Parts: sequence; C-alpha cells; structure tokens
Amino acid sequence: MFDNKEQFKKAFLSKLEMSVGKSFEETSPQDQYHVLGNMIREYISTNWIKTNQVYHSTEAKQVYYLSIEFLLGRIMGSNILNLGIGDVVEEGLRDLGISLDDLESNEPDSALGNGGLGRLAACFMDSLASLDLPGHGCGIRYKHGLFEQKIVNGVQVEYPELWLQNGQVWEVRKSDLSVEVPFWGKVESFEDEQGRLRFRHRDAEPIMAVPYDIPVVGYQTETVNTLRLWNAEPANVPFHDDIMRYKRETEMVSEFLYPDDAEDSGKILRLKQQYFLVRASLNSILNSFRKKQKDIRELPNYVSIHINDTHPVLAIPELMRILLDEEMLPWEEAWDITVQTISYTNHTTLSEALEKWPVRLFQPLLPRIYMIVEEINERFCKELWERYPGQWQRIEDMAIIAHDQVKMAHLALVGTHSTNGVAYLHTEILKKREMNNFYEIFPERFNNKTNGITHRRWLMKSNPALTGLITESIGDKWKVEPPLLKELEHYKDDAAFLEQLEKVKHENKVKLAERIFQQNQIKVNLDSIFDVQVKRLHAYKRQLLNVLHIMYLYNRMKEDPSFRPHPRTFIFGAKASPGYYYAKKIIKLINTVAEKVNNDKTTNDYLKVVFLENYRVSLAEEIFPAAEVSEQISTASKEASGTGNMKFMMNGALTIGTMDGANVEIFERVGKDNIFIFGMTSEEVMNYQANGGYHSSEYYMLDRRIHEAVNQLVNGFFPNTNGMFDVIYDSLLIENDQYFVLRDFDSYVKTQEKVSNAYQDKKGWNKSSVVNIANSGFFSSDRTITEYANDIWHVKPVNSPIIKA
Ligand code: GL2
Repeated sequence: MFDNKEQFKKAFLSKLEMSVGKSFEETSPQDQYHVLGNMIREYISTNWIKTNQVYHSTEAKQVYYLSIEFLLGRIMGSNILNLGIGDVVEEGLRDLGISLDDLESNEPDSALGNGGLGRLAACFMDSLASLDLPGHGCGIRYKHGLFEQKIVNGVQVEYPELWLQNGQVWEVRKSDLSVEVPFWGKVESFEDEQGRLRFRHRDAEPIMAVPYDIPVVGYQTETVNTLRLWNAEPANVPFHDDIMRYKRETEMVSEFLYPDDAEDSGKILRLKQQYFLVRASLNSILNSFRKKQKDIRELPNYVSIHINDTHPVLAIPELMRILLDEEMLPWEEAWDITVQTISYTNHTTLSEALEKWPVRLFQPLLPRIYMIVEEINERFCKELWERYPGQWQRIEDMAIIAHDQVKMAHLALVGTHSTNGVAYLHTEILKKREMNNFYEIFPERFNNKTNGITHRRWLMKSNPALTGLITESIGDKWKVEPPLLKELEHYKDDAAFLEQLEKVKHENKVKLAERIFQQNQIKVNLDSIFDVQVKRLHAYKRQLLNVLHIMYLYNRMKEDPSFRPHPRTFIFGAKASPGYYYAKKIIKLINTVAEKVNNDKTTNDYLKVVFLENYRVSLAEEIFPAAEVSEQISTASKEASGTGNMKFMMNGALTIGTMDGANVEIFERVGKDNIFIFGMTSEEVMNYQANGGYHSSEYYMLDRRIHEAVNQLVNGFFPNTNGMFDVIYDSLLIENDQYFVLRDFDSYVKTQEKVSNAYQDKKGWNKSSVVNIANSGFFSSDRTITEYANDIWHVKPVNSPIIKA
C-alpha cells in the first residue's frame, strides 16, 4: 500500500471510509491521522512479527532497557522516515488536498518522561532498532504523561496531559501476557520436601500488569523492536473488603509520571510504580528465556538487563528472588548471575536526586524484596568490614541500608557489573568524588558512555532543509554513518555553501517566528540572533543567569542610547516541576522581563524575550533548526551530560556554555574558535564547595550591573510584583548563591559580547556553524548504543538478512 502514490491513495480512501463511516469530505484531520497511523502500523506488522520470531528462536543475546521514562514525542513522522515512505505518503496526501505536516500535528506527543533521561531512552530505542540490535524497552504506560503547561499571567499552570484521550494507534494491548504483581502481605518460611528452607509471600494484594506493545521501527532495516509499556489494572481477586479503594489504588500505579512524593502516600506510590515495572518486566523476560530451554545459570549469556538510573534498581532483588525462590539456586550462585546480568547508568551527581526510601514504607510494601535487600546489605557490609576493619564511618557511608533508609544508588553499584556515567567529565566526577568509595572497590565496573541523540529525529526529520543541503554536498551515506558528517568541513570556506547554509537557517527562523507570533503574538526580528535556552527549569541550569544578562542589556541600553548591540531574540522553553516553587518563580520572572522589554519602544528593536509555553519534543523539533546560539550555562559539575547541547550543535547553532557535561566534549571536537566557553570550571566549583570562600554579596556590592539587576527584582521596577521575586533575591544574597550565578556573571557578559561580535562577521559565523554540524556525528546515539552493545551488554546485531530468511 506504500509502493506507489496511486496505491496509497486508494488504500487510504478506502480505509478512511471503512473505519470512520464518513465520506472523505466529511472526515476530520483527526480521522485522517488515525487512519494513516493504522495503515502504517499494519504495514509495520509483518516485519514486527518476523523480528519477534527471530528473537524467539535465535541464540543471540537480548538486551532489555528498563526505564521509568520514555519521552517518545510523536511517533508517526519518525516511522514514516525510518520506513522510507515519506515521498509516497506526502505526495499522495497532497493530491487529496491534505498536508502531511498538518496531519501529523494531530498526534499528541507521547510524553512519558520529564526531560533528558526519558528522551535519551527514546533515542536509544531508535538506535537499537536502526542498528539491528535485539533491544527491548520496558516502561510504564502512564495514563497522563508530563503535564501540559499553560502560562497564565506569566505563571505556570499545570493541566493533565491526555495523550490517550482519542485512542493510541501505535500500541497493541496484549492482555494474554498480563502479569500479577503482589504488594503488602507477609513472608512465611517453610521447609520443602527436600528439607530446604523456602519462603513464600502470603496475603498479598495483587494487581495486574497488562502490556501494551509499541513497535520501534529501525531506519532502512527490517528490524522492528518492541517497547513494552505496562498498564496497572485490578486483578481478578475473589473477594475484597473495599473494592472501590482497591480499584482506585491499583489504577493510580500507572496514572501519573512521577507522583509528588513529599508525603508518605506519594512515596509508596512511586515505590509501587518501580516494583510494578520491574516485576512485570522480569517476569516477561524470564518467560522468554525459559522458552529457550537453557540452564538458568546461562542467563547472563542470553540476557542483559539495563537499568536507566536507579528507578528500576529493584530488578536486582527481584532477579535474586526469582533465582532463589523459583529456581532454588544457592545465594552465591544467584548473586553471581544477577550481577553479571544487570548493568546500571547513573545520570546525576545531585545528591537530592539520589533516591532513598524509608525502611518503614519499603518493608511492609515489598516484604520478600526487603528481606533480600537486607541480606545483600549484610553481606556487603561484611565484605567492607573485612576490607576496612574498624572504619565504621566508611562502612556506614557505603551501606545499602543506613539510618532506616534504603539507598538505591548503593544497591545499583553493588548489584551490577557495570556503572556508567553519561559524559566523560561526569564519569570522572563519579570515580574521583561522588562514588569514589565504590570506585576503590570495583574500579573495573566504572565506565563512560557519553550520551547521544538520534540524528534521524533531530536532523533528518526536524530539519529537512539542512538535511537536503548536507546530502547535496557530501552524499547520503552520513545518514547511516553520522561521523561522515565530518566531510562537511571541506565546505567551511566554500562561499556558495555558506550562503546556502545561511538561507536554510533563515527559512527555519521564519518558521519559528511564525510559531512565536501564533503562540505569543510577538513579532520578532528575523535578523536578530536567535538565542535559545530550552530545557527543564532548574536552579543549577541557571536560566537566572540568562535573565540577569538580559536585564543588564536592557538597563545599559536605557542608560546609554549609544549602546545598541546586535539585535537578539532570547527564546526560552521550560517546564518546572509542579512542586518546585523557586523554578516557578523563575518562569514568572522570565515572563515579567519579557513583558517589560518587549513593550519598550526605545529598545525593543534590539531586544525581545519569548517564553514558549508547553515545551515538549514536538515543539523542540521546531526550535532547534532555527537556533543560532545554544545556551548551555549550568554550574560546572552539575549537568551530567545534557543532550539539548548536541541537538543544537547538529543543527548548526553555536554554544555558549560552561565546561560542564558533554559541553566539554563538544569543545574538544569543534575547537575553541567555534564555541564560547565561560565561567568557573568544575574543579573550581567543587573546591569552593569543599572549602568555602565564596561570598556572593561581594559580587553584588562591587559590580554595579549585578547590583542594579538584583535590586530590580525587589524594588518595584517590575510593576505589580511586590514580594514576588523575594525568593530569587534571597537565593542570591541570603543563601549565598549556591549555583554561582553572580560569580560567573561578568565572564558570561563578556562572552556574550564575543558572541555578538562574532555574529557581525556572518561568513565567519557560518563557518563555525559548519564546523559544529560537521563534528556532531560523534553525538549520534548510534555511537553511544554501539558502545553500550560492545562494552557493557555484549550484544550483536541480528541482521536484516536473517530476518528476511
Ligand atoms: C539527566 C541529567 O540531568 C542530564 O544532564 C543528562 O543529559 C540526562 C541523560 O543522561 O540525564 N539526569 C536526570 O535525572 N535527568 C536528566 O535529564 N532528568
């Protein structure tokens, strides 16, 4: 049905009429989207079945990627691209008077994630399939993904996200593969016929995990992998004292991504979600393995289980439970298999993000799992004692259970054979500082896997004009071998190419400007520099530094009419966690500054501020292609990697950033002339933190620009904001500016001046842009996934020809 345009049109029209029962003229874009989606899914299904058959029969090792988040975004466009049916579909629809872009915009984003970590998981799924690797995603089918953000009077308001409301065309419910997940109850010991001590979980309250499978199509290959998302539903229990409570509590498990965990009830819910994901996934993994009739001791040769951050870390005690209680292996053997099978990625060094669960909640909810964690802890502490006799403090610091809390990261470090960081610098910080104690014991387990992004979505799909230009110049092999983008460097002095590149950027800026006008009714200057900071709102990411710089530019222009920098449009997009008061204030501040400067006729030819509401994957796809400056300004040592930085680079934006996360590796690749680095190094930050010596008030007192902008937060400069920004003012001055915003201010301003100056030489700027694109191939997630496959998982491609056979 996708072989040629005429066939496609015929199939599309007939399916449209059959499935919605309307004549073509009466159908809505929603109807059309659903029909096209269903056609594509049907088209995929032959290869999906074949791939699964091969995976069932092959001896090849399989990898299972467990993640509490998968931030997929829209699925249709990526499938069309990967299947290579874009031309047929686009032309066929055009004949019918339908634009494919418009039709795609009817698809809600699958927003089962918050930010980088969840988007990384989605990029990895795309790379696994595209590289013909047998990789399966395991996650949760949240009824509501990340909230929808509306900005009302400059303030973030959260609405529930409704991606399932109109039905999901990409998923297939497989209720026959449902798994029971038990909570609560108690553990009984008993002696079996052979006189062995055994355990059974009694009086548990089971809930049902029902899988929904989403096909993951590889690029130009017949491999179609599976992302399995588990839905929580009531189990068929014979009797229940309070059936309504049971139903409600059960369904809550897959209701929301990251329920607020300030209260105990929220903590229990999160822990339930984590065990739910792990129990259901491991059950299904082990079922597939058992069908191959191999000895269970062979598990690590056939199966690799990867835990994306600590959220799925209960996979460790759960696999132990299966091996001990179901397979009846002795502890040592079970432990060996578990450690060999599971691997772990750490995504942050922020201590507040390292999960800890109170024993008083953990133990009653998961009694058997808790017993196992206790045993793991005891054995580990014994080893520590033998290694470090008398060093109580060290042992306490490293224990898995301490101070009535279960430390999930410690469990992950002890119970897996591999711990990786997500950028070179981050891994070094883990080894030398944050997890140095563990590195000393298990040095061979630590390794780095610098993050990546799928160039298919973030360049080929979202930036067709640039994709076309690159392909015209260097051919299209780079699409399957992104490091070949390097060949673009030959064009960095080619005037015609640079002109073309500028034209592409300009067209993309026009499109974004239209979007900005449509959403915000702000007219932006197309010759202004599009300077973009899009990412989660967090103090360490320092959106505040960006805002203070904007305030300074504004103040200086007001004061000095001869000071008129190159026009800039500062574009922001960010969601703040609903309970994160400070972050929400920063959003309000950005919008307040926008209101002020955008409406000041004396300066607004030079300065515009735009906050695009509801930042999400599909909006990001419109933003990156139009960006010229990429703001990566986190406090050094705090951003584990960043992945937005890579998307900007790949689309030709120049980075202004600190030496943090993967910025360091971008710097190494493009060279100092093609990136704008400023601010403290991670060493300096960490030394200050260890030894003190930073006094933010000194910067406030001595730097007039800082003094003025910081005062403006609280002195009525912004009308009707009485007391509104006190918390920001206090964070800078009373709390001594934890993220060194004021300390880096001067360096940031100077570097921004360099950015402006560099932009005056448009040819030089475009040249730098080429160097960025040309060196972005390294940051394809295909490279990252190849490294995981070779170094951690030891899985090999199961080639398309095998599937064809
Ligand atoms: C994060 C890091 O903060 C971010 O720097 C990194 O790029 C991603 C992916 O590795 O992981 N850690 C985390 O908890 N979230 C991230 O985005 N949410």
